[in-house]
Amino acid sequence: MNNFEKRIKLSYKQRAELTENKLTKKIFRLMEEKETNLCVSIDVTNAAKFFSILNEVAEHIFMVKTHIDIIDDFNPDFIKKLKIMAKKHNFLIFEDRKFADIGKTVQLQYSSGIYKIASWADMVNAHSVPGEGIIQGLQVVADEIENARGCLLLAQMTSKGTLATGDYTKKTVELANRCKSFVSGFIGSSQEKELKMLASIADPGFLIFTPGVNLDTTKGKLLQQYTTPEQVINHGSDIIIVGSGISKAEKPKEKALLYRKEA
Ligand code: S5P
Repeated sequence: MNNFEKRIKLSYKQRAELTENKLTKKIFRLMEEKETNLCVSIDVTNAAKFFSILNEVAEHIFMVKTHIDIIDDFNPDFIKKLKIMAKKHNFLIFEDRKFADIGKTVQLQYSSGIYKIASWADMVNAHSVPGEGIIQGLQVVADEIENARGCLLLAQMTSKGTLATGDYTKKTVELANRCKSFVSGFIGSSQEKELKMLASIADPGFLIFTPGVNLDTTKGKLLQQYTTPEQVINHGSDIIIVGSGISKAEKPKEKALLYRKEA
């Protein structure tokens, strides 16, 4: 079996055995236990609104994705509340910080400042453009933390005209291969050709998360591109990230169930 076939055919249990990454193993276990590969992205600016949506969808997700720096009324209670909910409803937290600097700067951005991301986010993501230093900088922080921490590399992006294609994607996968204890996998494109390419070169111990998923439209605002859950999973993705398709819906709970079933 090639990598693509392994991604499609092996069970989560079998896939979990193909990695030593502690967070990746935890994710495979959780997806199997909760019977969901849905990660919801709640991109709203008001804390009360954030928690009201999260409360509705919590039973259907294995992970919530945050953009902590868009919350207008942020204070440390936000994190306390988020952690309590994560424990109660058994989901993980992914801060979509998209780190992109040299090692010593991301080390500080991950550990310090108002948000202290490393103290509460199970998963973060990073651009591969700085090279291995970015992973080393993040990993210095993660190694000090008791709970499993992981990182996704942006091997591709979903926006029309992205520069993260072809050789950039391949080199990102090579970088991940050298850093398997901390890198859990990739952000992959929602577009068929690109996603299939990533799914065929990425070792099946790596997870592929795909945003740009929406059941109602193919074009989002500001050059975002969408496809359906069924398409991205058939094209080799493991996990769908759904933002506005759920958070802007009139009934987020019903939509979350629909996306969960489709994926
Ligand atoms: O290439 C990407 C990478 C990410 S993480 N394209 C994306 O859309 N994202 C994120 O996924 C984006 O920042 C947003 O939070 C979410 C997609 O939201 P939606 O409303 O378009 O579904």
